Amino acid sequence: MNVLNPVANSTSLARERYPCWPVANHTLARKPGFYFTCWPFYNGALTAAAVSGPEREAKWQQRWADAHIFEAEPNPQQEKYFVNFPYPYVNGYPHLGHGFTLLRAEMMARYQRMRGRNVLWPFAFHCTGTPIAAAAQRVAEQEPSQLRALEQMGITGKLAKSLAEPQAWFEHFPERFQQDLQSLGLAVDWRRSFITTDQNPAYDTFIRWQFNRLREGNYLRKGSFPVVWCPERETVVGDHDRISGEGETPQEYCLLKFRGDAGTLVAATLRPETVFGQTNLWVDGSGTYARVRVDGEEWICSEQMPDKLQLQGHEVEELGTIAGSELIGQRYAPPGIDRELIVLPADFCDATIGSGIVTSVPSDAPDDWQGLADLQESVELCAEWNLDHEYIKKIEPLAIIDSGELGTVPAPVLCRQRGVRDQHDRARLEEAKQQLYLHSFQHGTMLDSIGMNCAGLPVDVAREKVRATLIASGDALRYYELTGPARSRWLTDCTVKIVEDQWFLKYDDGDWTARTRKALDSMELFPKKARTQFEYVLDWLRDWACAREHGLGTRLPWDDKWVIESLSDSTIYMAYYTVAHHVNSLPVEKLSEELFEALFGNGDLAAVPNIDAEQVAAWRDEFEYWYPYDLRVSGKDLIQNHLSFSLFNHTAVFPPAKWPRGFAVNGWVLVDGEKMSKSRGNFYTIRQLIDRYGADATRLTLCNSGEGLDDPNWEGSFADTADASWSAGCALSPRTLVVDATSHTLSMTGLQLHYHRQSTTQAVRATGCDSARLCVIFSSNYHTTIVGTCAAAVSLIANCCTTTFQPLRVDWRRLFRTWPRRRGKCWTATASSARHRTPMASRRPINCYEARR
Ligand code: A2H
Repeated sequence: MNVLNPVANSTSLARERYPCWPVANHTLARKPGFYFTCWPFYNGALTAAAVSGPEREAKWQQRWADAHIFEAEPNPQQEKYFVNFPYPYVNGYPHLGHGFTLLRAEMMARYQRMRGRNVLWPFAFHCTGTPIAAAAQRVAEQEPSQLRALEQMGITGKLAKSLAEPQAWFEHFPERFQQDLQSLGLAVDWRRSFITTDQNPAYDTFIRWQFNRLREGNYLRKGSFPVVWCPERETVVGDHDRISGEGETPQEYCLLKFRGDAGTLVAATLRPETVFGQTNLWVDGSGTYARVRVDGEEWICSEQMPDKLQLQGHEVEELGTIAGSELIGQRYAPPGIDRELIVLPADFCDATIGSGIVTSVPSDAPDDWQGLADLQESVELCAEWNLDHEYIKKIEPLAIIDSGELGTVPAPVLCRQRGVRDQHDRARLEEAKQQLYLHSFQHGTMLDSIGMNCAGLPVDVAREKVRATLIASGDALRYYELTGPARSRWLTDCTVKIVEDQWFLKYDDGDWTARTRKALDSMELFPKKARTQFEYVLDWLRDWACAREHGLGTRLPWDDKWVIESLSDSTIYMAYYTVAHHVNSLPVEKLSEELFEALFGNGDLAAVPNIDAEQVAAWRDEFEYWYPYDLRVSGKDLIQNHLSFSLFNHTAVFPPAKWPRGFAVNGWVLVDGEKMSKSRGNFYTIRQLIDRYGADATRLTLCNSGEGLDDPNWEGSFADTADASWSAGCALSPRTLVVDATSHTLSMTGLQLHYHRQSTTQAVRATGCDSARLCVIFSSNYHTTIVGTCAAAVSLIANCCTTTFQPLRVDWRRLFRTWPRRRGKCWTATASSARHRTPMASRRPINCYEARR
């Protein structure tokens, strides 16, 4: 598409989409009733120059920068609004995924500015942890996929080589991020930007201050804990240290011991309360198992398990191997019950889970029931494994739990209901497993015949009781596996390790959680339904391993072996924005924890070394003015960690008056209905989008992508049309901006904005001073006509703020006089408005404003 004259290219496309689209045909346009109110401008102004996006955008962005219009200063007379976005890792250029969430913050910033608020919208860059460290290391090692990733960003040659050092990433990417986002027209106060880690001594001191505060408040503890681990680099792998498997955590299993002549078989279970219903054991008859001495006992387990046991603190000595087929038919004494169990073959035993051996409870486990049914139905199968078919046929599920409507032997019932064919019918079995697992947990009660004092207990209570009893008697132990596969940024499969002297933030602490719940209760959430997710996460969060032995960041002030990890040095830094432009450039001798205690805590202003108390007081006032933040806008993936951590840490460090006021969360952007990925070839950087569509069409399309928690969708065809529509909008007049004058509610990507008539003038004024432009108040239908949806209408309004209208004082009378044809009878031109043609003269007089600066 020719960006210099997009209208000419896309008018027909736009007309197909929006029937009221103006046609660049002057004869038609002059027919009464068939033109937009502002059509005359369009007539005259449709020239390549008038619609040339890139130059115009660049020109006005430069004007904004020259006029410092987005540089927010406190003004006690004016209500403030502070919106922010989680600082991104700068291990690449900003892309469409960033763009969608960013634009929501941007829209809110501009909308609040229109409402007359003093808006702070800052931006920074996250360098902590492994994203940059691992990428630099991979460049140094010439790892092909990392080099390819750089190449795809257009980074080759000398620059690519230099990126073997993390320092080079700090220098290159934040600058490019800023350039790209400035080109997108963000209304950000860039003076406040910074990078994290000890590369920025001011931020480093701030984080050290924060962690000392946390330690004094008893929010940290040291202990042993199961963590996600990269065996290759021997380090803890946080959520953001992974290339896949974010959110996967160590899950506790109960490892049961079955004693027999050949040694001890071990089997991992999530449901120790079902030991009363065990009927047999399952092994993979065609697999090979390891014989190992574990803490002095001879065990038989999968070949993968010994390494995992070692990482979990066991002493392990490998003794040899044994074929699965050899185990079949043997008998073992199980924990919890007093009868021997036979070992049988099954194909669903997975060597990567637990020990690769499964205890069988056919009453309550669909896999176990189906495995048994398969053997019972096949004389040949039994013969193949040398098993007595008659004996196998006599094995029956044992009723142990009352599962309500599913009865006391639910697994066979569910397998039959779902039409499971055999143990290879994985999809149906997985569904049955999930359904039963949840149902039993919620509704199951142990039958009266059950021992270990569990009769009549709910399943979840019995589970803990049986687990504790078996562990105490030495018949079982705790064992951990990940909830799902996770790959570290060093491209290694993660596993679980029990770390001995790890530092934790005590998110499991009841009092701290209760205070954080209070903070959540007082917040506004967009969309509202995200609240249940937050509530769930706050309750469910466990203590968080907050330091690493590797990676970039700030060292724990009292133990410099540890580097604070990236989800822990990013929790209250929004406060830092309020003074960042003052403290970023302070010489090291002026940086002290006392400074941050005075700025954000209860510190004595006069006790700050090397800085005047008056100066500190002035900065403190700025913090007091801006904080707390009003809205943080983020992808929904950060609910489970970053956003919740932020809330916890605010309640630990700040008084209630400084707790966050709002979170907005959104889905992950799709591209024309598909997941965005480099391998699909639909991965776009912001720069590519701006080059192709221009900033305004990109913004318009991002805003039109969707709302709420559902995944938004970037529509390429909309972007093409938006390009034309916006350019047409510009073409109306280089002096004209369209904003709605009627009172209505606009829904902007999930944020309900009430845009009232009485605030319109104010909005215009704000917009005017914002972008140094004139606004013409117009009908909403105009927007709807052009862009089709309400969300886009708002985006158009906000877009207007970014574009290209010249600052000027307009004589409205003259303007109306030059309004052609039926003076005072210009109409809006949508289907609905055609019915109520509103003479323009009957509307309120319209004001225009000049830029304040
Ligand atoms: B459960 P996860 Cl009554 N291969 O134990 C395949 N399955 C394995 C396994 C392996 N190597 N190791 C363990 N398992 C099974 C009891 C049980 C289980 C009942 C009901 C449901 C249930 C008796 N079998 O699990 O999510 C074990 O079977 C349903 C979730 O794949 C273990 O718990 O890690 C469960 O899978 C672990 O499932």
